[in-house]
Amino acid sequence: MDYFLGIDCSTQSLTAVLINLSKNEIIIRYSINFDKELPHYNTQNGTFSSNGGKVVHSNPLMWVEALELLFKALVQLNLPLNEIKAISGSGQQHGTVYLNNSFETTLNNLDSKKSLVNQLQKVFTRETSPIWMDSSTTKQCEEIRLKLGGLESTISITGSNTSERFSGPQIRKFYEQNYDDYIQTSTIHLVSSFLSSILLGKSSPIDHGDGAGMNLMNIRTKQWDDKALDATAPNLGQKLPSLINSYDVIGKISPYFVERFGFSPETILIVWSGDNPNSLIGVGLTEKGKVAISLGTSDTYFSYMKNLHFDLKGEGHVFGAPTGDYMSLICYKNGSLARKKVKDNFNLTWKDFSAILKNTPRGNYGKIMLPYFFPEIVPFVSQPKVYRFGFDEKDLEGNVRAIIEAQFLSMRLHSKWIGEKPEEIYATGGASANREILQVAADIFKTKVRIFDVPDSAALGAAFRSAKSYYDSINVKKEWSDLVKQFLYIEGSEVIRPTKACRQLYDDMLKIYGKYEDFILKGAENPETLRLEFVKKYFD
Ligand code: ADP
Ligand code: XUL
Repeated sequence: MDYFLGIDCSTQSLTAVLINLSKNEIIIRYSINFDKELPHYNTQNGTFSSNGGKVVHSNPLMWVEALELLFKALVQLNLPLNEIKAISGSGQQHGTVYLNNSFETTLNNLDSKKSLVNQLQKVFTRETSPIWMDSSTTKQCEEIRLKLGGLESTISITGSNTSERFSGPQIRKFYEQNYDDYIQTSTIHLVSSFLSSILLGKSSPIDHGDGAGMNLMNIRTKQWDDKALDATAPNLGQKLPSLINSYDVIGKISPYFVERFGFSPETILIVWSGDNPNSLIGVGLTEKGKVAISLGTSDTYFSYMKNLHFDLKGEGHVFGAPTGDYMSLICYKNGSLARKKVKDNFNLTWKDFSAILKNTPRGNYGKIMLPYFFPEIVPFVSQPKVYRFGFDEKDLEGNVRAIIEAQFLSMRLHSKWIGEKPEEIYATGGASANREILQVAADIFKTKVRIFDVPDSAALGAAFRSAKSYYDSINVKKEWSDLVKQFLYIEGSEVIRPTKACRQLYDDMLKIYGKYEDFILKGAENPETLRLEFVKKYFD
């Protein structure tokens, strides 16, 4: 049987998806929730935050312990781990792990009778890892951007403006504020390459997909960029792993996992990538014309990109795609956790939340929210604050519909640079289980939204990637599109259709929403009169 395993280390959980490609079936999806199952790390939604929410870290040892728990559970479930042909993985993007010079030797000499977490206690030069939700590096972003020649030049070199959550600015902050620890650091990994190193038993390369989210990789040559390295921190090139294609095989699984959990010593490992590049494959985006929205802890909107083009405003990003091409992406911090804040403020269940969405009118009587519960990436907002126009924080129904409409209006507004008028949107991530949320997306984008049976598209994508590289390694030719389509059965998946009657309403609301952003964030004119006209037109 052709079994393949994909693992995803996301913000809130570690998930495995085991597939059998001989029968196109999922054998198991299994998740470890960090807060619930590893409470001794004291995380909230998998993170610790300080400094008014600006500094957000997680614990790399927690990810290691979760990996052990996951494998233990798979053994207890009697899954055929010894028959798995290949494994790959996915990590929340941008987060960095700082390691000393004992990391390699420790991995090389792991004792399979002892736990991983005990043996890896002393390999870190920094106990915690800054993750993608951190927005404490505004100063470092400015410094690096200046050294790279300004906004356009930074985007043209790295594919993105310097972004507070990206690894380069985070590394620079560590170098500036913890100089001695920076000097003691021999290797800096991403979440993806850190966990892939553990499976491999030595330091793993970083793939072009996740490497592009660092402000350190040259997006054209796909090599570390000397100018960007110099702009970030001294001798950084010596501390970074090498960069490789997202489909490259990195070796065989380390004997530790063979002895402790019963994997076959012949299991091959494919380099891990970021969660968004993995999700691109996990929902089957291997060609132009479709886009995906991932409604996880972060909300992301992404698309496959054949020919390189950039968002010169600096809000969007270009990453490497698992196929070797590119992908475009915009990312929101005010995703699931912001929706959850509204839900919890009114003591609702998700069922109540959905019922309200179903029973409130499209256009929400002209109630408009700018939902910056947390600092935001798109548009850039450093001080969290929620703005409400035409209602207040006590209005239950108003708040529920307003946050969802705001999220998709913002996505429609800020994804224009991608230039892809979506024929269809593929939805994934935890909140894609919520049909009423997806109905709002379909209405605002005026596009069909397709839902998949497996919301864990990052782990599934990693399993697909491991299968593709395995078949390549034994010279069995399988096209990406065939491999993915035969498994996902896209035509048979559920579709949510846009409501025709609200097309003009959301076109009008989009313009007003954009003007409210300009009013609050750029000091432009207050569009209240336009909002009142909208109310009159649709709700009088
Ligand atoms: P990540 O991979 O970033 O850790 P997931 O894709 O697993 O996140 O999504 C987790 C989020 O999904 C949770 O924060 C939760 O609030 C949200 N979620 C789960 N079920 C629902 C639902 N029915 N409606 C809306 N959101 C939901
Ligand atoms: C993408 C981003 C997030 C993380 C966590 O740029 O920051 O989507 O990958 O999921």
